[in-house]
Amino acid sequence: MKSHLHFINGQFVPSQDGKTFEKHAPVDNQLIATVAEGGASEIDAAVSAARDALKGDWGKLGTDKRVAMLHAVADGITRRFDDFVAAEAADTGQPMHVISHAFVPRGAANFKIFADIVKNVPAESFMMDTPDATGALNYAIRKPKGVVGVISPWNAPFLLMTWKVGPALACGNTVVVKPSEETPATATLLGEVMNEVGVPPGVYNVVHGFGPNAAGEHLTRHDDVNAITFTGETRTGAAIMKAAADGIRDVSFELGGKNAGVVFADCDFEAAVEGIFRSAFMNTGQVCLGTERVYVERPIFERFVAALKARCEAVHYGRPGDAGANYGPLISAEHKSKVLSYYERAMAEGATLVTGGGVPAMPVDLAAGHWVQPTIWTGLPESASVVREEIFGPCCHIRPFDSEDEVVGLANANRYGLSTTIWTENLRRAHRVAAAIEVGITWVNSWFLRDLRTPFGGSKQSGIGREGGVHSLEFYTELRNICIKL
Ligand code: NAD
Ligand code: 6OD
Repeated sequence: MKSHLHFINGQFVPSQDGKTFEKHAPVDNQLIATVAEGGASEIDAAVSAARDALKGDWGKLGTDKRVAMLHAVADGITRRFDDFVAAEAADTGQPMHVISHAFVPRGAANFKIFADIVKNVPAESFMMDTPDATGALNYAIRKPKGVVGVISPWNAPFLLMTWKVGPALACGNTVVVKPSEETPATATLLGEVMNEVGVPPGVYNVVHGFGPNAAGEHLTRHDDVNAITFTGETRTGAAIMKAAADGIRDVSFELGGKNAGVVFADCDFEAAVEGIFRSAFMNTGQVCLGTERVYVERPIFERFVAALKARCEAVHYGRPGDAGANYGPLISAEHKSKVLSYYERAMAEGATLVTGGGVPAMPVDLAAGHWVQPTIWTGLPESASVVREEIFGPCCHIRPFDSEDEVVGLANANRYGLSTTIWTENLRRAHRVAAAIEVGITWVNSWFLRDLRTPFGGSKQSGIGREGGVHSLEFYTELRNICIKL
């Protein structure tokens, strides 16, 4: 059994009061780790180490050496690729191919790409006229914000945590990470890599623990934290925003979604079925960008529903390493009961169940795991809670539509605005509909495909701010203007 300690000032340490909590495997609910449970004193120690590192070796490193060090971190992740995959698989129970193709490689990329961006981004400057005709030079310099609090969720833990830590460090900040209590392993393992490649103590700190009235909230309320970057539920974002208001600290939020998939009759049918299947059911539906509302143009509606049903009924449940396993459990018993409560609610609201709707029969060794069936409904009004609220499970509601205007209206009639996936072979329509849907990112004939140099974030209640490429620099640095009279 593993024991995950905090990583503070370059050292693995238990909580001062010795408190721990248990981590159980999603696949079979077996105890797999004890985790140090941090509170105010661990957050204080981590923030103080992070502050000292800013004033010490890290702060004095210079861009070239910092960039080289972050490349070494990326290489260190790649060197220990199998350890990261195994740790993420144990914590999440998701299929190996999802973790090893999508999630862990992104962890390494998150360090490399932002290091390169920071090295290459030019500074802004303007020559201005002055009354005495000598002129003045105005130029902006970028300074790190300082100590950045990183609070991350459990659904793609390593990808989402490094997506914040990579740019924060590239910009010269130091970080205190509070990973999700459900997925402590990869954040801890990254501490080993930081030490292996010589990142100075205090630059990367991890405090494990819970959110409200616990490590997470202490981090958001800490006076010496300069900025907070958070990925998670919208209502948690609201709580963090209130906490950050006290110190007038900057926030960047990537929050929930209730994303629409739009399938036009002229789509490449097989590709659209596969694309919507992936977007609704990959990672057992636990992807913020996932599709829980599907709108299909009426001429292909029945055929599309039948094809997606067949695809769902062909999934192979299993442990991450099992041969052929391509569908994992939900993260926890708590999340399973939330998802199942929506399955019940859908039926109470009058849905037609196309497939799923419950718990699959599992072999005895997996019976205690958090398994639920991939589920499709039709026939609900847009006012149904299952169509309006984020479930974050392997399920979607499918509704027919008759016109472009109608489907744009349907897609936009939601408080969230994170992503859309549109399936059509009509290029003009693709551009038109993509521009009309109120979301941070729209995919056309694809899903979850993105150049990391592009902006990422949510519209409406799906987030505040944009990260990615140079946009991350807006959050992780402070611009200062210098005006020199010539
Ligand atoms: P969550 O909001 O419950 O928890 C996220 C993190 O916040 C955890 O580390 C948790 O301990 C911490 N936390 C909880 N309450 C806190 C508080 N009051 N103060 C400080 N920290 C607190 O989210 P989750 O259940 O871990 O993740 C699922 C949610 O995340 C979904 O809503 C999903 O859409 C969203 N998400 C969004 C994106 C995006 O890019 N927009 C990406 C992934 C997940
Ligand atoms: O690709 C990303 O950078 C990103 N933040 C993905 C979010 C996935 C949500 O589950």
